[in-house]
Amino acid sequence: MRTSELVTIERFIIDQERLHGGATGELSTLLYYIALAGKVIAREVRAAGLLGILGSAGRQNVQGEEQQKLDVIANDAIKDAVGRSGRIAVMVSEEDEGPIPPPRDAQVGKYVLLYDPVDGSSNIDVNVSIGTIFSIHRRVTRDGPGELKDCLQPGRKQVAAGYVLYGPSTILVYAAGHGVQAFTLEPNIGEFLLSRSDIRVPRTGRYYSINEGNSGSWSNGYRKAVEAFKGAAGKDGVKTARYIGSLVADFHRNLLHGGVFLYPADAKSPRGKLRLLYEAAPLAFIAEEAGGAASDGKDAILDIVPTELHQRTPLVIGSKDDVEFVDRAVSGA
Ligand code: AFP
Repeated sequence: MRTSELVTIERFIIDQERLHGGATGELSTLLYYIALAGKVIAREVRAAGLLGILGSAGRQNVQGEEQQKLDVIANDAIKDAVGRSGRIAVMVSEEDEGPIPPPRDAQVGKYVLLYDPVDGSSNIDVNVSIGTIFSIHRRVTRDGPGELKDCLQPGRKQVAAGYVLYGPSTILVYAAGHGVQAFTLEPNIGEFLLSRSDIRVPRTGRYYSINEGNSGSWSNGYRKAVEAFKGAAGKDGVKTARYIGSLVADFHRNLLHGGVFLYPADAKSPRGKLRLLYEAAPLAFIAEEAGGAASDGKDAILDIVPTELHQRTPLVIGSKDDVEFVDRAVSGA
């Protein structure tokens, strides 16, 4: 392929902006900085297995700097790259309790970024795929650093959402209202190149993904839905179980091949385990944009009005027919 035929994420973003006149370019710059942070995190993830050998958290590297654990490194990479982009009014990270204003000497922008720097951190030590998830809203306050109410907006109001999956290759998937695109990092030239455009999730899929270790405390509805996926109701609709334990990786597989990921409320997590603002809502935005669906077992995730930054929610996400099937089972229909 000729170099001129390669579509880098930067080129794609600029072309999209030209197509949609009236854009100021601010969102494009923000996405660019998120992609940049994704590349920095990907580099750290590749060396993560060496952190224990070369110096774990609490030790110093050769420059005399503190060597940090991956989630701290990833959190700082995003805060630093995006916080100084001039496009941000406020940020929310899974790793920080409160809203994060831009640094004092940085320009304040009109967007709100909510993110999970490392999703699936228990998989880091065993070299299994992990990810970064992000959600972008437009601020609702007028000026100055953003406030809590800028952060507590329903998912339906997102202007863009995406994730970076650090697997055998590093893949950035995002949606900004014009379909879902995937870019794969070409490590030798350091560019994210367009690898799939306009991803559509099949209406029903072959996989179901749930932590069956928690089945003892599921409600009857979830139990019935999972039994049906295993074929209790006959051969039709029988699914195969796949559960990685990194939401991004489980979601990505089901996005491409179809299927449903479930994390219901249970005895350990009575409000569900996953976080609404920077896990469930951004993935729900992508799922809907790709023709899929996402619910909390009853209502669309994107319609939930958040009341807390780190609010949890049950999550059923993936192929539309499969999500609706689970919702019906949960409501007892
Ligand atoms: P960690 O980041 O603590 O590993 O949690 C990952 C996660 O939030 C999500 O990525 C997984 O889908 C889910 O939790 C797995 O949870 P269980 O280990 O309870 O199945």
